[in-house]
Amino acid sequence: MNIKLPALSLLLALSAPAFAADTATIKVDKPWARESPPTVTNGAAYMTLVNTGKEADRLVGASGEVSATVELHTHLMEDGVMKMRPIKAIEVNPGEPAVLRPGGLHIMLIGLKKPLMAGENFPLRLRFEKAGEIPVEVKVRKMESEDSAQQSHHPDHKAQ
Ligand SMILES: [Cu+2]
Repeated sequence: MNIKLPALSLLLALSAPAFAADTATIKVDKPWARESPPTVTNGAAYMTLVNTGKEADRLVGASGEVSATVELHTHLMEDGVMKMRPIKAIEVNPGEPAVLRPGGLHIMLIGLKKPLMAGENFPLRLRFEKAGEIPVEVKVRKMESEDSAQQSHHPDHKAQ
């Protein structure tokens, strides 16, 4: 059976890397979370998602070991009260960075396995519809330093 040789070379071709890392079109800027008091079991992660490609993309999920559950959330006004709601996706369009911040879109960490301590990092995996999975290191910041941290010029680590 001389079909064996072509079949083998096809198999080798398929096992080659299916995608290259340099095609990544989503840049994750300054992922951070607020430190959590020991009595609080939920937290949230914030960051800016920048689409450097030409096509629209969406953040469709996130996961990590930091908490029992990780959800995408937004804040909505309901009967005059601000409430958090889980959402299925966060749109990330070219030229329109998606800003996740307190009081708005965020990645909800439900059931923290341990308190978030300022100065520590924890990993999260972001799942995009087109860009695929992107790992990030989330930096935990002090409660009161939110404003000054955003204005200061200290070098933040880059998420790759
Ligand atoms: Cu939330």
